[in-house]
Amino acid sequence: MKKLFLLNACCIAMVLVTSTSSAQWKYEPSPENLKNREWFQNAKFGLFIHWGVYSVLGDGEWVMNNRQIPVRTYEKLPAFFTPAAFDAREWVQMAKDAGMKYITITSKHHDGFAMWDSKVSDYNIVRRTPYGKDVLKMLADECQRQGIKLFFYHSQLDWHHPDYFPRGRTGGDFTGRPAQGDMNKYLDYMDAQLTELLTGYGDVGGIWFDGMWDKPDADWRLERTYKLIHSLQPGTLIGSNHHVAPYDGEDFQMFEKDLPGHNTTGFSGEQTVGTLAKETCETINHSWGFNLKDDQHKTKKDIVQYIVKAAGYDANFLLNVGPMPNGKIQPEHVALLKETGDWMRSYGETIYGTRGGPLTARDWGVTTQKGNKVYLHILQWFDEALTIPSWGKKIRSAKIHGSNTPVRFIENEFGITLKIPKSMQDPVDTIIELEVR
Ligand code: H79
Repeated sequence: MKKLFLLNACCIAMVLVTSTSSAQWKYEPSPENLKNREWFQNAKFGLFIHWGVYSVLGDGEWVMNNRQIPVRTYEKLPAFFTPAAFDAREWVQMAKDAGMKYITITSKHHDGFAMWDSKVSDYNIVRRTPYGKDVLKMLADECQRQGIKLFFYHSQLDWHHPDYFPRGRTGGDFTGRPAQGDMNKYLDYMDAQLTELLTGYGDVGGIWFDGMWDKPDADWRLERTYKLIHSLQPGTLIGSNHHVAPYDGEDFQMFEKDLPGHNTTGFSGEQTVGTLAKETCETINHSWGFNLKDDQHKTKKDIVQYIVKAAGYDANFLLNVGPMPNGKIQPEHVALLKETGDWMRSYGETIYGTRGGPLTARDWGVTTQKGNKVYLHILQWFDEALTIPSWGKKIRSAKIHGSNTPVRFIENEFGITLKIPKSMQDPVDTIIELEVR
């Protein structure tokens, strides 16, 4: 009897220990995850792709919500999606030639449409479009072939699924869904779709979540979903565009249309800059999904300076394109990526594998560092002489990166002053390579 009592007490204690430890779950990233974080921080530049049936309307990925298109009407769209000119090899080659090390593509955006052969819902590219092919699979295979990593953007917000309930700030009554639903069922569905993506598409570099901001107070079951992902692929990096400080279980922190610590968009008011690997994403024009009327393209200088600034802030730069409904990327964007690649081939050494600093960003530009090299990236010129503070290391030499042209400098109690004549200044990025000791 006494023995039985002891055994019972023991069981109860075990249950208590288990439940408390799960309440205080502390995520321990696996060794391969830590390795991938390091890889990610070295990679610095990726291609973001927003592609879905919305591209047919040429008015961005928010068209369903912006034009208040009911689910029943929006469901007519997939029938027009026939990307006959889609060529995975071409996209991956383009990304590589641009100097990009990974691709992040929309598996499912807010419209709820799956761009892969999902078995848990027929609202997908294979079942509902005349094209009928699994573009994510084609892209995953090609990425593997060409040695570039693939991440999936996955929207937690869903304007199509009836169980995404109660509704959030977007995708309201206009969708025509019944005023009831079970959010837990929706999350089961989302977990099932994520399981498909993490089991049928090779190594998944990362899952890039978006949409929690639609229902900030909902129980998103993050712990369960994040544990599921890491149990299927421990190395997969999880990030979420929730616009607040990272939650436990996440592996990188992202900043939408802003450098870490900035808030020009108004999205990042509650963001703090943490210690995880960082990434900033931005559009190549003003749209994520294909937008026929958007001709506000960035210039090569804009893109290069964004990459450089992101690196100076110790963040990656994820540059977006929105392919057209025929499966091609707009020629002006292809051309811009090619020009960016030319720059990366010449100056990438000062970006890839570096970390931000030693100085924080300045009006004139940023600094990156690797080993005993510090690179001053001067993005904006004021004078021919530039004084920067010392950071406790002795400067052995200074030269224009990629040349043998020395840069004259003096180091004294006021800091380090460098003299760069106008003839040596590059309007895109003048890179001064310092060798330090
Ligand atoms: O996928 C791209 C966009 O479709 C998605 N994220 C990028 C990467 C995105 N679009 N907008 N947002 C994320 C944040 C949107 C916030 C707003 Fe709102 C929606 C501002 C106004 C409507 C949140 C919801 C704040 C008010 C309502």
